[in-house]
Amino acid sequence: MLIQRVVLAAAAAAMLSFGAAAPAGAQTKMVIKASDVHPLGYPTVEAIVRLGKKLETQTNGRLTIQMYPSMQLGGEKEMIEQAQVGALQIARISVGPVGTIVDELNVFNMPFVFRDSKHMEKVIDGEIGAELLEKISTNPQTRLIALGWMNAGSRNVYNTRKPIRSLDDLKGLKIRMMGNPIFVDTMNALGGNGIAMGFNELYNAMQTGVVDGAENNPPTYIAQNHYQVAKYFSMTEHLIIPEIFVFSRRSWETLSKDDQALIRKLSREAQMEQRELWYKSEEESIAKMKAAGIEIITFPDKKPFQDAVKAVWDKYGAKYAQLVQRIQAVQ
Ligand code: GTR
Repeated sequence: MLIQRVVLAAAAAAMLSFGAAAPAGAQTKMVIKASDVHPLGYPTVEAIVRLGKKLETQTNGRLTIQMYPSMQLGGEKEMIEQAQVGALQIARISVGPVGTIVDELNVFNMPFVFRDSKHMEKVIDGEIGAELLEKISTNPQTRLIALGWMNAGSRNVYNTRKPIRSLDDLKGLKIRMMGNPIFVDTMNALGGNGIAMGFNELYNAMQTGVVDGAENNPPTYIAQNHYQVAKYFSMTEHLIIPEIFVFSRRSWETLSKDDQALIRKLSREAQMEQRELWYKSEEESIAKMKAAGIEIITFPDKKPFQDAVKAVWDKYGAKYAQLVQRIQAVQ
C-alpha cells in the first residue's frame, strides 16, 4: 500500500514536470521516462536505451530517454496506468495485459498460434503487426500510442516441486499466469491450476509456496532469478507472445509532428535490433541454466499439449478466426 502510494506520488510529480517541460508542438527539451519490468542489459531494456541514445544524438540532446528498469515504477498494470495519465512516456509491456484492453490483440495470446519465433516475427513485421499497433493507437480507451514490437521467445513451465515430463505431471500444480483469462484457461486446459498474478509478486509467491511455479522464457527465468527457487524447467513452448512498447498518448500529443516521426522511425529500428539481442540472450540464459544445474526437459512432440488446449480454442477461437487464418497464411 505504502509503496503504491509512493509510486503514485512520484508519478504525479513526474507528470507535472513533463507537462510543464513540453507545451504543445514546441521543440522543447524533454526527458522521456521509459520503464520495463526487466533489469538493465535485458534485451527489451537495452533496445529502448539504444533508441534513447539515437534520439539524443539526432535531436542534439533535446530529446532524451531516462530508463527506469527492474519494476522501479511497479508491474505492467501500474506502468500502463502511469502511461495513460502521462506520468510515464514509454512502457515496454507484454501483449498479455494489452489483450484485456484491446480484444483483437488477444489473437497473439492464444496458445500455439504461431509455428515458431520466426513465424511470429514475420507477422509482427508485416501487415497484421501494423494493423494491430494501429488498433491500440486509435482505440480511445487505451490512451496509448503503440510504437513497436519486440521478441520474447516462447514461454515454458517451471516449478519448485518436480520435473514435469508430461501433462499428467502438471496436475494439481498452482502455476502463476499473467492477468488475462485466456492464460488461466490455457493452464487449466494443460492440467495445472492457473493463478493470475502480477509479475511483481511472483518471486515471493514461488518462494513462499503461494504458487508452485510459473511459465516464461529463459531470459526472464534467469534475469528475475526465478531459477533460484524453481529448479525444474520444461520446454512446453505453449505461448509465443510478442512484447510491445507504447507511448503515453497524452505526452505524444505534446510532441511536434517531426519528433513523432523521428520516434516512429527509431522505434521500427529498435524492433529490428531487439531480436538480435534477444537470440543472444536466449542462448546465454540456457547456458546459465545448464551451469546452474537446472533440469531442462524438452518435448520433441508437442501434440499432446496442442491437443490439450483445444478447449481454449473452442472457447475463444471463433472471435479471432479471420485473423488466425491470415496469421497461418504468413510463410
Ligand atoms: C516476461 C515479459 C514481461 C512480463 C512477464 C510476465 O516474459 O518480458 O513483460 O510480461 O513475462 O510474465 O508477466
